[in-house]
Amino acid sequence: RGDSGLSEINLLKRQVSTLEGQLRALQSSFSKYKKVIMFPNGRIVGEKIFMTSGYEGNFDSLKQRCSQAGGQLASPQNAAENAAIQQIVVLYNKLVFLGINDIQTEGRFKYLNGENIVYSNWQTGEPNNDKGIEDCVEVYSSGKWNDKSCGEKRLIVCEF
Ligand code: 293
Ligand code: CA
Repeated sequence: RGDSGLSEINLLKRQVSTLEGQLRALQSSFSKYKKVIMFPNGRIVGEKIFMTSGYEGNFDSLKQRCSQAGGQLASPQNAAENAAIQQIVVLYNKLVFLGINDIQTEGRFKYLNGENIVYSNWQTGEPNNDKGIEDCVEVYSSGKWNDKSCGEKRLIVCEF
């Protein structure tokens, strides 16, 4: 090696330091854009983003819209995710449908991918399959869940 090796190292050091500055600027800019894009209809929980467009429709329609957007109907896996969805319910004063149902087997609630749910937050006395026609899950402003007919119209919340 020798002189040419050293100057090559110095060149690389300058390039790394330039990139570090650019990365910091990008991170700061991204942090601001996240706040803008999440206001007021989005919530971030860990890696997951919950977002409503304000659209209301039946379960199939909500499911299709989230999927079309490259996401899926909100499917909370823990209390923090459920709380984020609850905040959107309160903000809009409209109940939402989750990406959870027992259409396949009555009483066995599953995510849209067919897996059994790992978290639930049922209201006392629910799910009751009232009148034998309740296969979908709505979220009350309390954050508690109720099984409800999939044909009812509810607010959309997708997760990405
Ligand atoms: C019944 C009894 C009510 C309950 C309701 C919901 C409907 O009317 O207490 O709130 O069913 O479960 O989804
Ligand atoms: Ca019910």
